[in-house]
Amino acid sequence: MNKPRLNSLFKSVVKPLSLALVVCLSASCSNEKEALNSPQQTISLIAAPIELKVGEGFKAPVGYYESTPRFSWQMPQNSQSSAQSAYQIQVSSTPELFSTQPDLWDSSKINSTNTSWIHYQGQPLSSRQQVYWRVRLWDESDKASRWSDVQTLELGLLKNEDWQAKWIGHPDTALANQPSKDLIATPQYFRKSFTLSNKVADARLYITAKGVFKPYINGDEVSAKDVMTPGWTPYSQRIETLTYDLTDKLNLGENTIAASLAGGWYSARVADLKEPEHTLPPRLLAQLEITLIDGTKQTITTDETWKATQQGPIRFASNYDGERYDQAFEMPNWNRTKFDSSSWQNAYAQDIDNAIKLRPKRHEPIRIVDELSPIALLEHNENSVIFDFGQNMVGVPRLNIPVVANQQVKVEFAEALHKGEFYTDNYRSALSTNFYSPAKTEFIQYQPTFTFHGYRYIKLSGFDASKAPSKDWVTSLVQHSDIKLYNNFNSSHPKLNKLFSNINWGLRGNFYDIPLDCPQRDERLGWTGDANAFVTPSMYIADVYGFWSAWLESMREEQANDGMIPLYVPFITWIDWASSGWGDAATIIPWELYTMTGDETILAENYDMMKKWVDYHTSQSTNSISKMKTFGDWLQPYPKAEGKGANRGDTDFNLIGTAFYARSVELTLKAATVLQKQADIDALSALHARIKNAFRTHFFDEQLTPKKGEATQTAYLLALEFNLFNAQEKLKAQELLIALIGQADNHLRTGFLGTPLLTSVLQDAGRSDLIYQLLFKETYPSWFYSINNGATTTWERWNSYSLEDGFNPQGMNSLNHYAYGTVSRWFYEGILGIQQTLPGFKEFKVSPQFSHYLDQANGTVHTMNGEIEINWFVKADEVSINLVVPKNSAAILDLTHLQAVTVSQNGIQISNHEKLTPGEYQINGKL
Ligand code: RAM
Repeated sequence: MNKPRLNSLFKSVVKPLSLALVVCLSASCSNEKEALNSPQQTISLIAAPIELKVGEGFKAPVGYYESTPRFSWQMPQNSQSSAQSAYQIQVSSTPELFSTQPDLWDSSKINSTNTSWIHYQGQPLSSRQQVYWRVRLWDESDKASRWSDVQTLELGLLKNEDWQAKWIGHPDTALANQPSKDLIATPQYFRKSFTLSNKVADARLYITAKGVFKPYINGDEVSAKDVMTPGWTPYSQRIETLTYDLTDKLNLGENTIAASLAGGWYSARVADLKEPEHTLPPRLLAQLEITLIDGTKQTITTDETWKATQQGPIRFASNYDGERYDQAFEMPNWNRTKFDSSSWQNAYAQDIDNAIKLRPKRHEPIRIVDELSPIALLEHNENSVIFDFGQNMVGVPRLNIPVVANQQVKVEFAEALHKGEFYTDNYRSALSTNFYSPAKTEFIQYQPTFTFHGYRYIKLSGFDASKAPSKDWVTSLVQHSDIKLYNNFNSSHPKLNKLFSNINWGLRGNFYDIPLDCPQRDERLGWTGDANAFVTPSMYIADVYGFWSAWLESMREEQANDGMIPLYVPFITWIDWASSGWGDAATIIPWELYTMTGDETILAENYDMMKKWVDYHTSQSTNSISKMKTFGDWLQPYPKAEGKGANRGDTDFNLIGTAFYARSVELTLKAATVLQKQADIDALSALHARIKNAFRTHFFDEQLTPKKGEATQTAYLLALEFNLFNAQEKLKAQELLIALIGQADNHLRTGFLGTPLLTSVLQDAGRSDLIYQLLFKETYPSWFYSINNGATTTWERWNSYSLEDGFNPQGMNSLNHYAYGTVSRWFYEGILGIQQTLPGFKEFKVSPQFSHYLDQANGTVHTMNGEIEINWFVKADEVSINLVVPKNSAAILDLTHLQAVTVSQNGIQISNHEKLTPGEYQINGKL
């Protein structure tokens, strides 16, 4: 979604708008009126709500997707009040109406402590509608606040009927012409000129593609930062559309809109080398809606009057393989008005149909968010030079290099070097190479448009060897979904901080419109099992609620009629069975998002999918024992099995399947309880009891030894975390698990399924000391082992690489996989000790787990009510903690592991400190 400019909205929407009124839009002024009416009341008004957001956290979006938005706000932390007891929201089609009666919705005073996810209850908003909203609240002693600042919201095109535009493509790519694969992979260029008879009051561009596009207006990029739009959804069902405010970019007289277009995920090859199913040619769809200052409306839509060519400089583009650019094909000013397009053809145009839903993009697009300069130049010889960026990352390079006419420049990428060798085997069939063919001898500037690479090193060859390479020849442009990283954990231990950094980079590299397993090889898919491992940590680390909610919509669309959830979303024909522990994303992700945010909408939206997945589990079970296929405890270290089966670990597959069956039923039951689905609650409880019983008797003997398969750490972790033993058995199982860890010299022996459960199970067993040992292990398999071997991201395998032996030769070996970043959840829930006890952290427990490994740790947890802040220090046996409890929240101190605890606020000691109200606290105690 476009980040809007409030001023421009005001300018364009409120016509004519007097200066006095603009001034009066501020919170203080809108309360001024009340002040005049009732001076006494105004004096006692408390601070206005802040952080006004809609949906999953959008501030004043343009091109928004929900016709009944959810509203959220916060009480400022410096407010004199502690909690909200009531609120009032007003929504209006003009800001003036706030001084009389807002026309769209006035909630009136609602007694509620909820500050988030409040559903709009006026008439559903329509496409293009621009609205204004504000909120005020009453505190715990019923004192009213000032009104908030007025916030805006503008909708995108919500339904296909809003589009008059047609899908266009180059005529040679019309299906009737049977376009070859080469033609499909050759980017297309489009342009259209038009005249405006007056100045522009307001202009919006609605645009999308089957493929990926780059739009221009009068020669300028519509957005220099947005890349690979519209991103990846199940294209045969739904394509997201982008909205851009072009009000300030159009001229009286002639204008030109233009775009380039490539295959992206739509027509390029996706997944392994087999014949791609995506052989449909890319198409562009654009609708520019203009209102002139005299009120005239003019709409420019893609149709057969647009001009098209495939003779542009980007000769080839592919996500996996890279881009080929030929300077001889450059078309100076091709996207400006003064250009002769007579050699171009008229576009081929196709009506849109309703089979593919066109919907506003519901999360931030992929953007260029950062730039990295090389930290070193390596291995320079006459033919090539290697640039080291010091960080495994995802994006594209911007080259500023000397070239020689007709001497091709080659740009290659690698995640790592081993003893100087530029290693690309782990990209498998992905060529990930850019070629630039210069027509002249000069310095060129080039950055690829329609591809992306996962890399730390760039090898450049074919440049002008008469010039000495310099670091400023190449800059790396970091790209990912434009989410906000909180950068919210730090400690006294550098290697732990490095791990946190690696996990952040793992997130950055793989949150590429969808959650990718890896960003570099011929795969880059939305694997569901990986997402299960990382959804919650990612919610602690970054503002990713919108990102995950959007992906869940794709998951709902990809669910089969019988409830089956594919292994990766969006689905493409490659591996077409379902796996336990992977498809359970259908229940795990909605539930985790709900507990992290407190937003019931996420459960309501996904509840049917959850239930259908449970039904699918049932269809794959006999007498409550699952027979579903599984990838098992994927990439478990030291597997007993050999060959290909080794990847799946040693934990019995049916045990895994049945455990996840129980888990999915349990989470669906919890969702049913929140949503008050009484009939389902009864049925799901009964089903859960049956599975639990079957699990216990089928897989474990009296001594709790697994009857089938190995006694693995993961077998016990699953049973314990998913509550499948009774209280007595639980203690015994904890002992057995701890013994197994001991036999491994306090190392983990877990893969993708077991690892996410380790910390929670061990903390529950009172063994945080053991978690610290696992976490601080330096030897294989461990997190620090990867750091000791040079990791700057998290790896796919515990032993992907070693400085001594080089790369793990196994074919599947990415150095940028986020799954094992799962451990960062414990940074917040264990090290900092913040655990929610009510959804969305409205109430939370504070129980930091201290250890001799750390003298200090600090961080924040971003909640719907504001930031929980904690900073603790240990000196000898003295512990001191600074804690901030956000407004409208409560903290339960659980410091039973400390003695002589004192709690003070503003220097004054408090006697009753089990439950803390909002504020800043200083806590002291002894270990
Ligand atoms: C590989 C990837 C992915 C994993 C699947 C089972 O393709 O490692 O992360 O989920 O296998």
